[in-house]
Amino acid sequence: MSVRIIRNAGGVPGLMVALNVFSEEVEKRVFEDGNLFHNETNLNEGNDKKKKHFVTSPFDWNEDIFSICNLVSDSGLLCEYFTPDYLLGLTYPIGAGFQAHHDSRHRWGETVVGVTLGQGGTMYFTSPKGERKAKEIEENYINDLGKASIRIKEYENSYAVELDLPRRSMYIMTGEARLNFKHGLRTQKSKGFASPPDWNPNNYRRSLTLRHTKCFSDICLEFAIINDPTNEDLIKRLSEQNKYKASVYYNKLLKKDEILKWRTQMTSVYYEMKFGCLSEKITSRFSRQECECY
Ligand SMILES: O=C(O)CCC(=O)C(=O)O
Repeated sequence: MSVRIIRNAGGVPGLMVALNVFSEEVEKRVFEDGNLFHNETNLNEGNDKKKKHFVTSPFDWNEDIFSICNLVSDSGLLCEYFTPDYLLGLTYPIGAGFQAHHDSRHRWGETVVGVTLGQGGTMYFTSPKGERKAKEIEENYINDLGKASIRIKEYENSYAVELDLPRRSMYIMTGEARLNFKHGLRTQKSKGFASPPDWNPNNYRRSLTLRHTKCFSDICLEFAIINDPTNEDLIKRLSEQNKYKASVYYNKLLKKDEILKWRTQMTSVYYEMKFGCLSEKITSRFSRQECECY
């Protein structure tokens, strides 16, 4: 099945969803990658309905993750996407969800990418303050139950846009979706999606959240502009990002000298990607059998 892209999904500006981004073989391999997810064998034991998270950096990733990163631009989700420096692997058993939240604009960079594996999940975006009416849904797609995947929930003074994210889908939050809307995941239920594949007997949804720490994001944009100084799009992106200063790292407020240190450290990660130990892996791409983008 070929990749399908829905832009400004559900009328949320800057939210793009890509469906069928890779094959089930890739999905299974990433789902089962013991370096990316909390490796408890059965999270449902002991009535554990909490999601589990596991953080990794590019130095921990194999080619699959770099290939997923390259899919963001190759599929047309975002034309110039920089390989990020942070990956959160989440495992949601039945009963787990994620409350609506903002990903801090002082801790994280301009884009956030998410990938859904093993079982679908329902993501929601809550309206920015003071916005009461949702925009029209221009394009929809069918969920596992044969119904519309994108839905609007209207409340008295606000609204939420809900999207069923199927297995092997990917989304990117940029612009307003990234900065003004809160996002969360509805509680995983045993019904609502098709039965999971036999390699996911516990019916977990696993997700990858790819982010750039704020300093790293700024550094990637700055270097891209040095290499392409008349690129108006990059210049605009950096000037948008300069409205929010890097100031938080792992919930800690940073002083000026700490930010400088952080920038130096992130510049060395950038160099490792460009010229050092990550420079080969960073160009990894799925084969034609693994992804119909190619
Ligand atoms: O599970 C997901 O796809 C979303 C995770 C999320 O909201 C986050 O990492 O901030």
